[in-house]
Formats: sequence, structure tokens, C-alpha cells
Amino acid sequence: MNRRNFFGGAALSAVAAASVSRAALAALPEPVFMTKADTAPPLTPETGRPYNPVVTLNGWTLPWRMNQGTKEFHLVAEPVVREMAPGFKAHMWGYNGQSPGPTIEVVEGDRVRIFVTNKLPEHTSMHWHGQRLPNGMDGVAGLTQPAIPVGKTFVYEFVARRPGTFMYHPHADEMTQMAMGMMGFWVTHPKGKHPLIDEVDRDFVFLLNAYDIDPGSMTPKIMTMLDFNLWSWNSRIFPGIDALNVRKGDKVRIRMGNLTMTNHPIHLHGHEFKVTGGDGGPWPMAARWPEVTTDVAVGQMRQIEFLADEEGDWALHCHKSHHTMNAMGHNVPTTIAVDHRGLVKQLQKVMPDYMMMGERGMADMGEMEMPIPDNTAPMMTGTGPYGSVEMGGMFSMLKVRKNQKPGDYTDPGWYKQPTGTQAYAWTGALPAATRPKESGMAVSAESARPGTEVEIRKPSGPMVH
Ligand SMILES: [Cu+2]
Repeated sequence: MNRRNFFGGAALSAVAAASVSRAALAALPEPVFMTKADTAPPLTPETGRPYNPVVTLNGWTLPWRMNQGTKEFHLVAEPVVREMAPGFKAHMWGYNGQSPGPTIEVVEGDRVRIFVTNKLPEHTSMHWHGQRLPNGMDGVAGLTQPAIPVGKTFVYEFVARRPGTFMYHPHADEMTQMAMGMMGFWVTHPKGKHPLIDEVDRDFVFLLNAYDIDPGSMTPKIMTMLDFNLWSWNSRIFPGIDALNVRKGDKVRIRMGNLTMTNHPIHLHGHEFKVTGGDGGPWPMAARWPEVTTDVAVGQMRQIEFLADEEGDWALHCHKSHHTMNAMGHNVPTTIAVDHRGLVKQLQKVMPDYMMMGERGMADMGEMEMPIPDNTAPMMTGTGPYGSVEMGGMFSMLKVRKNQKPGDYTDPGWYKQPTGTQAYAWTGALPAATRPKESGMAVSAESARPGTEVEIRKPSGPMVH
């Protein structure tokens, strides 16, 4: 963590879009900035009520200052450079050096004061998604407050009344500012024991977000509504997303918030979980049942809990298959089973760089060393112990190990399957295939009837053959 002077930081002033007067900041807590996209260790509270801190995937928790019983935080809205995956950086807007901004952790009943300094080139505001608070602290520019002008600092102050999982984001030029990466996580821990909030050994948080960045460029396209090409967790894409590393037998909670413009069915391998809460707080016990996938709709938060009792490297990912891919051309025709022998050579006479994609499916793309523009993440990538994982985007792993120490979040490496517990290649003799002869349900290629006709009926107009 890099504590640097708010005025003296050369890197900060280089990106600063506006200057903030020294006098105006005299009473503010010194803002803390993060320069790396790594998963920071949990921030154990040194002051205030105790709680079990969360771990922000590829993120960090914002330190605070106690000021006469009030927890004071300082968020600085500013342009940032976010590394979305190794070798791929994006020009975003965020808070305190990163997108998303740091996680804010408080305890039920805490009085909280948050200073928000605007170093963007346009006005902004801050909305505290899901919180019970006075109307004038809700942060909707134009409705509950004037927008925070460029170079100014506004103060938000309220009591964190309800324990739960929350988010923060601007409510001013929202389309631009959220498409540029302005958002953050907020957790209000329960004060003492709560009948519906269990204590857990590991508590992970991340936001689901999406960007549209043309290959070879660095700035998200803010006009995109649906056709995003980068589906991320905390503005990171696989293989840039850290694994969730736990000890066998740990009770694990994962909290997710969705600030994209589509839903994400999040799927965990090898375990069943229960959804224990959402935006409105913890769910009653009767509303919890075993699941392996849960949909996180737009603007929603979900928290899932499970016992990590199976060792291994278990995939955790969005089940929309296009969301586990990185930037690609969506207009590529499907060429599976198209025999185009000879065609590529012909085409290369006029287009020397021409390449036919996906003759056998798209798996070749995961292994091919294709030339891609600088600063671009490969479409499907991430190498496991057995080759390409052929994934990108919203994909990571739950790594469960016997030997992971309590409180240790470091990556234990790849799981070594015990002998006899892994799928293997059959090397014995193959039996003669048995296929139904008369039914016509299944016809082997060798016995396919010659001259089979395909009839295509269009919704209107004549039948075509
Ligand atoms: Cu998704």
C-alpha cells in the first residue's frame, strides 16, 4: 500500500484533472492510494468495533481515521490506469488509484463520514447503493444534492444502520462514469451476533463489471449498451483474476454485486452453496436452499455460503459462455464442418494475412499464437497444468487445500489429483459400436442414406429445397 502525500504525489498530479486548494483539504483525512491490482490481505481493524474483515478479489479495503467516534474515509474520484490482466492495461476512471475503488468496511451502528474529492474532468456524485440514510445523503445529483463540481470535495455522513452487502457508485452522468469503472464495494458487519448472519472463515467480495475496449486501444467505449467485449470481476479478466484460496473445512462466503447491464449466473464447481442474502439484507432461513448456480441480476447483490470440504481446483465462473471470453469479433461466421481446403490459399493471394477461424470449433484459438495488437488480452487463455483452460473474462478458481493455513490467502499452485481420481485416456480395445438399425433415430456416417434431402420452410413464401 502506498501512502503518499495528497499534494506532493507526482503521479497523482500528473493525472489530476483539477487542483484542490490546500486550505480546503486541511481538515481532510489523508487519502490512501493503491498502485497495484493484487488482492490485498484483509485489513484487520485497529480502532472501532471488532469484526472479521473481508478480502476483496484483486482489490483492497480503504483504511479510515477515527475522529471523535466517527469513522472518516477519503475517496478521490480520478482517472486511473487499471491493469485488467498481465500485459493489458486500460484507461479508466476510479477511486484512489484503482477501478473499482477500495472496499469500505464498517460495523452496524457506526457513524461514518466520507469525503469525496472530485479530480475527474467533469462533475460527479456518490450514491450509497442499498443503505438506509437521510435522503440528502443518497447522492443523486440534481435530485438530492447538486453534483460535486470539478476540483471540489463533498462530505457524506450517516449511521450505517443495517448490516449487509452494499455498493457505491456515482449518480451523475452515470452511463459514462460507470462504463469507465467508477464503483466500489461496501460491507457493514453486524454488531455482535446476528441470528441470520453466520461467522465464516473466509469472506470474499467482488463486483461484476463489463467494458468495451477495442483490441489495441485502452479507453472503454462509453456508448455501448449490450455488446461489451470484456466481462470482468473487479475490472480484471481471467487469467488476471486471483483464485479464491481456502483451507479444507473452511466456511466460505462470497459476496457479489452486479453493475453491468445484463445478468450473470454464477456457477461453482464441486460444492453446493446457499444464497444467504441480497440487497435487502440476510435472507430468512426458509428462503435458503442448495444451489450450484445463482443468477445475479443487474443492480443486485448476492452472497453465497458453503463448506469448502472437497479438495481441488474448482472452477468458479459466469455460466454465460460469452462472458468467459475476452475481446473477440462477434461477427465471425460459424465455420464448423465447413470444408474450405484450398480456399485459404486462394484468399491469401488477395489478402496475405487471411486466416480461416474455427474449422473444428474454436479450441484452436486457445492454443494458437495469433498475432494480436499490443495491449490486448487473448480471447481464450489461461494455462492450467494440463494445457489451455480456454477461458477468459468472468472465470476464476476456488482452490481448496488441506494444508492452507488459517488466514493464508496465497495461491497454493495447481492441485495434484490423487492417483486413480482423474479422468484418463482409454487404451484398451474398442468394442464394435451397436446402433439401432431400423428406427432411423441414429444413423452412422457410413450407412447414411445417399441423396438425403433437406427441406427448409421459411415463415412465409414458397418451400425451398
Ligand atoms: Cu455473465
